[in-house]
Amino acid sequence: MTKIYSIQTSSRLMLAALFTMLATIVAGCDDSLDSTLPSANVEIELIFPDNISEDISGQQFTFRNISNGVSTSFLKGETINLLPGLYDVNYSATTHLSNGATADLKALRQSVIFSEGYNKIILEPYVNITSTDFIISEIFFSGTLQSSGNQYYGDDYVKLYNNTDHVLYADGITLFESKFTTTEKNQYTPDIMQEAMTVDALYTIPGNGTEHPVQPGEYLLIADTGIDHRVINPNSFDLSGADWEWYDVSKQPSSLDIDSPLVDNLDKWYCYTQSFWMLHNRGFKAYGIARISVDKDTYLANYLYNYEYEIVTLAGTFPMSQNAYRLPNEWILDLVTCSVAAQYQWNISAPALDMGWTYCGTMDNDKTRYFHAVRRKMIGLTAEGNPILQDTNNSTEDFNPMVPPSEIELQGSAKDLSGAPCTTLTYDGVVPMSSEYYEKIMKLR
Ligand SMILES: [Ca+2]
Ligand SMILES: [Ca+2]
Repeated sequence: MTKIYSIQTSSRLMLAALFTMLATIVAGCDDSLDSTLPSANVEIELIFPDNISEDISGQQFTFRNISNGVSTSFLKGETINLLPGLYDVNYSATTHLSNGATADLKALRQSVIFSEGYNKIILEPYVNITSTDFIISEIFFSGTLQSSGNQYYGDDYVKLYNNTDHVLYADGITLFESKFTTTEKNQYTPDIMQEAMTVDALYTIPGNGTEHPVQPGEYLLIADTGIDHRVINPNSFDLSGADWEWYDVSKQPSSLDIDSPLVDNLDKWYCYTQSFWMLHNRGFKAYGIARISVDKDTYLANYLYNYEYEIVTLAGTFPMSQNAYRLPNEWILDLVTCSVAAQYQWNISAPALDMGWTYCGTMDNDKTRYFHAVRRKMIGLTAEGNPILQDTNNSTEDFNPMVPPSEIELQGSAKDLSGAPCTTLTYDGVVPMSSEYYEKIMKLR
């Protein structure tokens, strides 16, 4: 056995084959390593971020042997002995943030080789708010360009993700848009921001509560228009496989929406526009998801917000009086604020919902924003190989700004005006995707 092992170390592929053999031999034995087999002893040093309390509980390390897929877990303090080999290492724990919120600590090292004898690795845990419901993983608001250079409309989308360890039901999730923009600050009176968002679009996933189960690690694709856009714009991509689309019955004959027969429609509760809704394609608004605790009629009857503000111009000061719907903060599951650096003035929610903002482009009408999305950062993989996405309610920290959209990557469609195909494949616009995971998600589509 030892002899074979020493021959194989020159080739990782051969090594993988050997560990499969070893695993076969070990299978059927109890959990403790056979003392006649080579053993890797692992010491782990943890380097924690600054903003967490000393109170860290439930610290656990999981080692997934890449060759045979077997995962082994150890609590902090336990002696870690493994079969030598190639491993993904996950760390998880629970702590409290300085504001008292409970947060998960996660860390990951991928493809670490542990050799026979002593090994030491360093892990740097990240803080993640404990997810109990869906989060937004991506917003593609900018759209694509036609070969003429003109903006193409209709291929904008939002992706939701089950970042938890349990099945979630998408029934009743409302996608909403802020009414206010991050680029125009006014003194809206009364100021309700600490208790509610002011919104101008609300579209809800239909269902009785258990019709649309979503497994841990699965995405939901919510499209503006669920058609194959390549038919109209070869620089675009196919959204006919979307889970849902938002469809509007337009009151303007010159601006009609398309109701794709292939994609179910969200239940429209309200939208400000008389034609059709699309995401703010210059990226000045915030988008969120909520579970509204009352029915549609009750909501529309009781949640209007009347407010006043003043517009100050060179020609004078003009008092304004308007109304919009308000969405209580306690119903909001996730919020992603967008802006551009040259125009940014303020955040349009309570800081508890989002302390930062993300972007595509840096100024108003920035042409470089097309073909780009904002995508939530991946901070590790679960034992099942699914991405763990970062959520600290700070979009500056939690999102990769201005990166290739996941649909453009997965479909290899145009990455820019020239029509050149996108050749990157990432979990989050930055971290390269493993071929194993690519095959897994393509099977689900
Ligand atoms: Ca639409
Ligand atoms: Ca439809």
